[in-house]
Amino acid sequence: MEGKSFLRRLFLISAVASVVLLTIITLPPLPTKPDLHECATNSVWCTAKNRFLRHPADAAAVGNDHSGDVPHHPLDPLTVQEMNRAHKSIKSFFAGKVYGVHSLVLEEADKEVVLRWRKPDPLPPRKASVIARAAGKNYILTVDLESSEVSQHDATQISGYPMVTLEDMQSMIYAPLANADFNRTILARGVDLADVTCLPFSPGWYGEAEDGRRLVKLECFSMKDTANFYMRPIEGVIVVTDLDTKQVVEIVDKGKHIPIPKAAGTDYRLNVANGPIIKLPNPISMEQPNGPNFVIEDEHLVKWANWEFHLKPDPRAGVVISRARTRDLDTGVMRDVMYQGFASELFVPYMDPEEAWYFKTYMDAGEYGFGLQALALEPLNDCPRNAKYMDAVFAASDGTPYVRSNMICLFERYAGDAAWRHTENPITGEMIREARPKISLVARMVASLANYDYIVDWEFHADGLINVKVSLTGIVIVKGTSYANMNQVNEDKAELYGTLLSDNIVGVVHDHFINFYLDMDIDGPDNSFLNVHLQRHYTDGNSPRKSFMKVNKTVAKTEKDAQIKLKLTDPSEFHVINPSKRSRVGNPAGYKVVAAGTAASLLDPEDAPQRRNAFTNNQIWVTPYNKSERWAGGLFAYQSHGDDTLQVWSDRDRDIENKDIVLWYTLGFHHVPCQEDYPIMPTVTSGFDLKPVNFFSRNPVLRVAPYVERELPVCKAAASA
Ligand SMILES: *[C@@H]1O[C@H](CO)[C@@H](O)[C@H](O)[C@H]1NC(C)=O
Ligand SMILES: *[C@@H]1O[C@H](CO)[C@@H](O)[C@H](O)[C@H]1NC(C)=O
Ligand SMILES: *[C@@H]1O[C@H](CO)[C@@H](O)[C@H](O)[C@H]1NC(C)=O
Ligand SMILES: [Cu+2]
Repeated sequence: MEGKSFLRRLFLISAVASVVLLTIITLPPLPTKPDLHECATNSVWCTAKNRFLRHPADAAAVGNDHSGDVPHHPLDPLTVQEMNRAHKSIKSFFAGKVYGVHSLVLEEADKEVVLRWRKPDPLPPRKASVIARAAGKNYILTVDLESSEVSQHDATQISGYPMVTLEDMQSMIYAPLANADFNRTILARGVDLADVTCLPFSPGWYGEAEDGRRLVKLECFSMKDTANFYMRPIEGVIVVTDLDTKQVVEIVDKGKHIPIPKAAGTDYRLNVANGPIIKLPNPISMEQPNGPNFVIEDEHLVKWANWEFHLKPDPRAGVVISRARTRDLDTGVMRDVMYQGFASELFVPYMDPEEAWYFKTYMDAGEYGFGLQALALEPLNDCPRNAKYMDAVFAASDGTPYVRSNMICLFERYAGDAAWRHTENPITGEMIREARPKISLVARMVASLANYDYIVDWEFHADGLINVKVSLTGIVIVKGTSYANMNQVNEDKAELYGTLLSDNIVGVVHDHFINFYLDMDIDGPDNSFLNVHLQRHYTDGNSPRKSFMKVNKTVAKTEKDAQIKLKLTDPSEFHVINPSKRSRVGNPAGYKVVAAGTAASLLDPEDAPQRRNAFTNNQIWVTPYNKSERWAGGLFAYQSHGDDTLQVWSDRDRDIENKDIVLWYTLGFHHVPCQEDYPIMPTVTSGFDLKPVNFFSRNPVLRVAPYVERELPVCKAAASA
């Protein structure tokens, strides 16, 4: 294949999220996929990642086309056959009109119905929930998969647009090139048009002048001599484009004096990056010679140790954990812990008010789809050798299904840590040494939102703890600058808005917030939210001590009592309890949310991006369960005004005492980039725990057996074999 068309091909593929570049460009085999070429009979669509994955030529890579899957559980995602059926109904509903499907997922049965269901009861009626656009309008539809009946719901009450589709984004790539001004702008920067790639970024929302059309802001980069084109921004050029008409609305051209940063040292690929490869002389791997200790029943029901939960991929949330239950130590009965948990929204505001940067305030779940952007995991390096993988079936923008293979992995982890231990000092007589291994089960996915990668782990521990972890890695989006060294910068005057990472590259300061929806059901739906406030108390003078710390428990009556800002100097524990489920000694059964290093938003509450992401105004919220309140930044996040957020719902101040309640927790990261984040960022991790409090009658892993040498495999080092 000659160079020109290869470049065009690169160009084409980069249209989809950059994600695709990371995976496809690094694979040399583009030329060895002739079918792709054939398929690309000028249909942009054919080369979309979606189609690429489901293309018959890739059957081996897909492994399972899932065409024969049937649902087994009320919460099982739509199968290929169900999506095809829904697709037919959607098509006839729009009766020849041009439409785009932005979401096609299971419409979950009512919670009471799901809770009542027991295998092998027949499944409740299967329905599809559809979000579509046609003739400039948002549609919310329900398709009854048995009768094929389509019902339409009011979609006019809230602002914004649904998630963009991959096809939306892909179609954008050609838009700027149809504009002679764009060509002139790029050429004026000394960049060859064959080397330019533009990625579509959501525009945020900054006032009613932006209403009435779906906009996207394209930012352009030079791909010359690197796969890490993010490090070569054509700074200051923003191409504002209409997503529906593909028309260029405006070209911003602000950075004429800023050079394109150099390519040298930016590549991260093993075969391209400079320097020696560092290899441990002795590789490390966890082995399970007798196989895993978990089972996945009926595709989605996971059973491990004392845990059982339903696990499924979701185009918007990534993964959804449902009906998490754990076995009671004393009775052996399964007890409810959480009805459903998932990442509800992400907010990533960049802290640079200049024209080419101010709008960068991304809502990665509601604008792009956290699950849609979660690509196949890389065995051995994304997940250990003992992992099992789960595929997703998602809908393309025409409503047809495709398979996203290996989207989720599940594995047991033993990291050499102790579940508990004690050594008794021999001065008391007998020598006692007791230690138990800490093992856990991890469900993982990785979403690659353009430059950034988010690794999300749901880790279940044998002692009843659930740890949710979010790790950030990937590429820090950078700003081009005329500075090549800090000695050129007058720090009092020059506004860098970040850190000079390399010559002509600034890593702009930003935040990452991830909001988790946690529908806790501790021993059933009716729960209360308990603030276990820790306060300083003073003694009455009858003790040598002057002060001590004391807990003061308050049950939240209404939603406003549970709008919580975390403070190190005014601490509390936050428990979700079942007030009518008391332990033998009288404590209510509960789980607490344990915040780890977290960050709060420093934006003004009236700043447009903050209003749209008002779920970051507090770190913890509690709302009464409401089937239609799932997405903390609103159902239609794209260009939303902030009229459908968790803040708006919570301000209704509804009763939450002894009710079916949902806990919302926002994990935050402030990110002041540093040189080590260049050219690709080492993983940074934070998370939170859901920890049993007075849920079990004693240490739940008390009777766990220790490891003994003879039960463990002995692997001889190759050298000594
Ligand atoms: C812009 O440049 C591209 C690539 O050379 C070319 O295909 C396109 O026709 C040009 N657009 C205009 C309007 O001249
Ligand atoms: C406990 O907290 C409640 C609510 O904040 C407050 O009204 C009460 O005075 C506190 N009790 C003590 C002993 O401090
Ligand atoms: C449920 O949520 C929707 C959307 O916020 C709202 O319109 C409705 O009033 C809520 N229902 C109740 C009972 O709060
Ligand atoms: Cu960051």
